[in-house]
Amino acid sequence: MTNPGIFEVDLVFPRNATYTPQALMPIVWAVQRPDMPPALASSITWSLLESNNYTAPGSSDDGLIEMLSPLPGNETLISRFFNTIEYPDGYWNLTWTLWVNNCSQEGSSQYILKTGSTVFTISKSGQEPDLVAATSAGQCDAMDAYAFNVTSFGENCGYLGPTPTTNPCAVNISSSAASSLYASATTWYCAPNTVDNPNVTCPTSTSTSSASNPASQSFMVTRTALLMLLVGITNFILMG
Ligand SMILES: *[C@@H]1O[C@H](CO)[C@@H](O)[C@H](O)[C@H]1NC(C)=O
Ligand SMILES: *[C@@H]1O[C@H](CO)[C@@H](O)[C@H](O)[C@H]1NC(C)=O
Ligand SMILES: *[C@@H]1O[C@H](CO)[C@@H](O)[C@H](O)[C@H]1NC(C)=O
Ligand SMILES: *[C@@H]1O[C@H](CO)[C@@H](O)[C@H](O)[C@H]1NC(C)=O
Ligand SMILES: *[C@@H]1O[C@H](CO)[C@@H](O)[C@H](O)[C@H]1NC(C)=O
Ligand SMILES: *[C@@H]1O[C@H](CO)[C@@H](O)[C@H](O)[C@H]1NC(C)=O
Ligand SMILES: *[C@@H]1O[C@H](CO)[C@@H](O)[C@H](O)[C@H]1NC(C)=O
Ligand SMILES: CC(=O)N[C@H]1CO[C@H](CO)[C@@H](O)[C@@H]1O
Repeated sequence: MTNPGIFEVDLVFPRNATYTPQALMPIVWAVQRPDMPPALASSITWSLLESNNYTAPGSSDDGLIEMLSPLPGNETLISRFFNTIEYPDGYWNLTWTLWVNNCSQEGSSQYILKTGSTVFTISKSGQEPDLVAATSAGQCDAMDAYAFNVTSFGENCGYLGPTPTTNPCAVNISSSAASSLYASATTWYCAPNTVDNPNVTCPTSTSTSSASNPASQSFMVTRTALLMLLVGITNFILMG
C-alpha cells in the first residue's frame, strides 16, 4: 500500500552552465517519494544530443529509466555518466520526459508527460562538475523539477490533484553520496562483461576498497565515441 503525497522528480545535474570535459560526466535525477513510481507506472525517457544533432557521433536518444520496483529511502538519486573528453568544445541538449499515469474519473487512465531540456556547454575553460554544490542553497532552486499531488491510487495510476509547487531544495547530495555515484560508475565500467568499455583506469587488485574511493583513481579514456553508461540497465540506483 503506497501512501498518497507529493511525487517529484528533479534534474539535479547538469545545469545550464559550462563544464570542463570529463571522462565521467554525470547526469543525476532525484526522485522524491521513490516508493511511488511503480504505483504511478512512472518512468523517465531522455535524450542527449551533441549540438542538438541526432546524428552527431556523441548523441544518444534512447534513454529509458523504468522504475518498476519501489526505490529505497525518501529520496533516490538516479545517475548516468557519459564521456565528453572527445568533445572538448561544444554544446549539448539533454531533454527528458517524466511519465506519470493519471487515473481519470471515467475509468481510462492517461499519461501525463512533463518535458524539460537543459542545454550545457563543454569547454576547457568551464567549471568542474560539482554535485554537492548543485544541491546547495544558492543553486538548488534552479533545478528543472516536476511535482504531482497524488491524492490516491487506482490500477497502475494516481489520482492527481492540482499541481503543487516543486521543492527541489529538499534534495541534498552529500560529498559521500556524490563519491558513491562516481565509484559505482567506475565499478560498472570496470566490471567484466560490461558494455564495450572505454579505457577507464580500473583497480588492478580485486580489493573492493579502491572502488569505494574514486578520488584515488584517475579516469583515462581513449574512446572516440561517446559512451553512454548503463543504457538498458535499469537497476543502477543509489540512495542520496
Ligand atoms: C543559460 O545561461 C546563459 C548564461 O548565463 C543565459 O544567457 C541563458 O539565458 C540561460 N538559458 C536558460 C534556458 O536558462
Ligand atoms: C533542446 O531540445 C529541445 C527539445 O527537442 C528543443 O525544444 C530545444 O530548442 C533544444 N535547444 C537547443 C538550444 O537546441
Ligand atoms: C550532424 O552530425 C552529422 C554527423 O556528424 C553531420 O554529418 C551533420 O552535418 C550534422 N548536422 C548539422 C546540422 O550540423
Ligand atoms: C522520510 O521522510 C519522513 C517524513 O518527511 C521522515 O519522518 C523520515 O525520517 C524520513 N526518513 C529518512 C530515512 O530520511
Ligand atoms: C488528471 O485527469 C483528470 C481527469 O480525470 C483531469 O481533470 C486532471 O486535470 C488530470 N491531472 C493533471 C495533473 O493533468
Ligand atoms: C494535495 O492534495 C491534498 C488532497 O486534496 C490536499 O489536502 C493537500 O493540501 C495537497 N497538497 C499540496 C501541496 O498541494
Ligand atoms: C545535507 O547533507 C550535509 C552533509 O551530509 C549535511 O551537513 C546537511 O545538514 C544536509 N542538509 C539538509 C538540508 O539535509
Ligand atoms: C584525458 C585523457 O585521458 N585523454 C585521452 C582520451 O583518449 C584519447 C584517445 O585515445 C587520447 O588522445 C587522450 O589523450
